[in-house]
Amino acid sequence: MQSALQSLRQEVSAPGLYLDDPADFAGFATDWTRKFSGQPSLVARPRSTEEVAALLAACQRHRIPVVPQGGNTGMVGGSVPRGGEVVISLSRMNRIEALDKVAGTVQVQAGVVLQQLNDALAADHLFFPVDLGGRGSCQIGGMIATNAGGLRVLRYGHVRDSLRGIEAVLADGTVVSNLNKLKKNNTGLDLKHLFVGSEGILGIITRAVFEIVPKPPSVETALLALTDRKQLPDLLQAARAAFRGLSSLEFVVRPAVDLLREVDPAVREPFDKVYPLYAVIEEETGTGPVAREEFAERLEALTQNGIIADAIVAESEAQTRELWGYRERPPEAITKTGLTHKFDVTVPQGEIPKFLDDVERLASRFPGFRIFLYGHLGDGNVHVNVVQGKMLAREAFYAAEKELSDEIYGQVSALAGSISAEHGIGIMKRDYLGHSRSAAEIAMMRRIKNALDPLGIMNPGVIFAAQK
Ligand code: FAD
Ligand code: 2HG
Ligand code: ZN
Repeated sequence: MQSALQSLRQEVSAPGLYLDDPADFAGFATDWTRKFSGQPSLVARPRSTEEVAALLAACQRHRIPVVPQGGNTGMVGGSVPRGGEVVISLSRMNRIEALDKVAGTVQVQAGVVLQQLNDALAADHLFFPVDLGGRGSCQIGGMIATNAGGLRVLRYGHVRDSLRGIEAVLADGTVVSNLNKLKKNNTGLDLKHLFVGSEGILGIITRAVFEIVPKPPSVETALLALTDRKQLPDLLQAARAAFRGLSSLEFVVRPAVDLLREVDPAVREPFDKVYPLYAVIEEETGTGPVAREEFAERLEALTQNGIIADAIVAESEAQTRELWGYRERPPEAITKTGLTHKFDVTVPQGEIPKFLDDVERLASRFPGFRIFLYGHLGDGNVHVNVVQGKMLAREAFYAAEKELSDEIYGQVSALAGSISAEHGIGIMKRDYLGHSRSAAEIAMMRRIKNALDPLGIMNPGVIFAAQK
């Protein structure tokens, strides 16, 4: 391997392309969850598509396995090495290249960070509507490779739904470029969709064109208190009917709020009473006090119908951020608390209350673990976090993974749900792919992988086990 790496460095070189000191590898070796880590044999940080192409062609020639890495915020172990692979980080390919205000599109390099994109678009009162808590670090390429969802899927869909064009480099260095801006373009197989959700196993995404939208004139936000989780399906149905500009509907079960307050004592008790469950609702509205009053009236109707017990309407930007914090900040608080078994699943929305009961009952069988539940109510997407308590040893934490996974994915399958709503398969869920995809589908995925990456150098072991 050392001689192959030497050949790679001789054949492909540019100033600053490689990190030379393994002491600088730390940020590329461990992912955001801290659960997955592995030492890279080398870290390369190309600046252009041509450099990516040269790197991959040389890696294929010398049979060097590669892990593409974006912001390293992925949650299923696909963004860090497992066995000394070369990490190709897109972080230096971070240019916003072209804004077409008439077409309503933006072309970016894959290493552009989500927040960077939206900050730039804000000057023109435009925005890219896929939004998620990792916005300060996650990159466009990583978001495409995981088909990220997030907080506004119920109005704007996943990354896939905004994607117009793509450029990617295949394992042999071939650049496949279709930076299409057109809304209508039915000209044979739509190859960009192959890369959406491909998690780095087919090639490296280097550029993309997205549809962008005008920023709504105003957005109203409220935190809702519920007394019974059985009300969640009613809340969803009523919110869809009454809030015509509904752009987010999220839930969080009380222990996650307790954890926030434990980790950060500055977090306030939101209501004058403790409730077992909260929701965040966001609606795009017209501007002015009347719009806010009407929003509050719609919330009042939910109270009258007995669906919610109380509500706080945000009256400033700072309060909006504070209310969103009850839903957005638990993932970070959890990472600070301990190692976590994360389950990102979809169940039919009507089944959410029973599913929450069932996973809590399951977790209670595992002493020393804590369970935190929150998610995207509008999409039936539940995030189950089973977290290592202070007294639980690392080995005992990892030992529980199989039983928890078997049980939870078994429950999800029984409900005809999905074992991965939005984070992908990575290495974490590959043994369970068959719970959500048929044998014929998995075989077809493998055929596509073999056709585009015959030597298996691209992110080996991700989505399915590497073939010997
Ligand atoms: P990475 O983590 O670096 O990589 C993810 C995968 O994509 C890996 O398999 C990697 O090999 C591959 N990859 C990365 N870049 C490329 C490329 N250019 N070409 C080919 N393959 C590539 N996700 C949601 O869907 N919804 C959420 O609400 C959400 N909230 C989050 C909140 C927080 C606080 C955090 C930390 C993460 C959250 N995520 C969420 C996880 C989500 O998967 C990522 O944030 C994002 O989609 C991954 O982007 P990244 O650039 O960090 O990719
Ligand atoms: C979210 O929706 C993210 O907050 C993270 O997808 C999910 O922490 C998690 O399990
Ligand atoms: Zn999520």
